[in-house]
Amino acid sequence: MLNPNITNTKDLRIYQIIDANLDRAREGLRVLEDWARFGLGNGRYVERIKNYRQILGKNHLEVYKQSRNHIEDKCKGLTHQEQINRKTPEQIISSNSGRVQEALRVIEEFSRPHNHELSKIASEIRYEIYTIEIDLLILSKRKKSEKILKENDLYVITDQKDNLLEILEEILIAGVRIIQHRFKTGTDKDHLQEAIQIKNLCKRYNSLFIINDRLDIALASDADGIHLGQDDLDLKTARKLIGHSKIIGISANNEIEISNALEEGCDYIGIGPVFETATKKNKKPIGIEKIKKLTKGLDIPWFAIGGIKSNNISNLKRNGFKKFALVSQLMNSEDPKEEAIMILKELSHEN
Ligand code: TZP
Ligand code: MG
Repeated sequence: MLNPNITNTKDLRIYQIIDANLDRAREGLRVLEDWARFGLGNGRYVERIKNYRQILGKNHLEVYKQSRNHIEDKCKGLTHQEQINRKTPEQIISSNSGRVQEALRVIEEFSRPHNHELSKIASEIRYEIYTIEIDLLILSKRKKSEKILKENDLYVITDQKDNLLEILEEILIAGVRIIQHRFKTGTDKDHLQEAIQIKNLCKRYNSLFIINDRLDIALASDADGIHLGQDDLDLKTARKLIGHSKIIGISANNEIEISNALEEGCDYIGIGPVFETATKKNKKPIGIEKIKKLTKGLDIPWFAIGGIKSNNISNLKRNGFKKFALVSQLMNSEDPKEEAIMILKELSHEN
């Protein structure tokens, strides 16, 4: 017996199209749902996507399913090269969102004459998927950056050098995965040009590329994030402008600055100078004991900065410091690659 929602049509070909596309849409939604669940750990998106999957399930009527074997499908099992080329979760999200959107469009068109309700549902969910696709891609990008921040303990900040790109490549070859571009003197044009060159280099080595101070340069160079000091743009404004796909790091050196940064949702904190340093001459060192107190219970990545050298890291590690940001030690090194390798080795030792 036909469902009361649908007007009788004898055309099994139409039912078969709807059956195949309900399967496609539900399968594609399951792919998105599982990425939201296992890849992103985001319950809100899991629930939304599951809800759409269940609505389509309820509307996958017996008449559609029964039409499945009536007509032979000569195109079964064809695989497109594009399917084989999909490698990253982002490519999988995009292609499966497209699959769901296309399937829903087909359902919308072919069900309209005999099952207006299903046609309307397909159209509504299709529009939601356009937004969900973008949201999942944004969340995936941010998650990828968060993972690099969490898994890497050495953060290298640039200084102005004629052979900066060569130095950075050595450091990246050594295995450093977080680079910040710090450019204090020069024109905006030069700033952006250098930022784009470093960004491309970092991309080749799957490394995080962060811009110091300047949100416009971060946006223009498509950096992975920005690092802001207390006198720079405030975090809320920066987040509004830079969006949710990028990370924001904050320099915070006392209880209030740290709690504000956490409240406003920063992704990591830089604390320092730990020791006196020629790179920031006018900043009074905070010292090991004070930093230990400030960072007690801090559960986002934090990097100690200022006067960090190969020869004081082990002492800092004994004091519970885990992550380090440094400028001069690698920027002025005779052999940045060897030096970075040594530091990374030291950081990987359990204490
Ligand atoms: N912020 C606090 S100290 C510092 C910055 C950018 C400079 C760190 O430079 P170095 O050469 O590693 O001491
Ligand atoms: Mg700054």
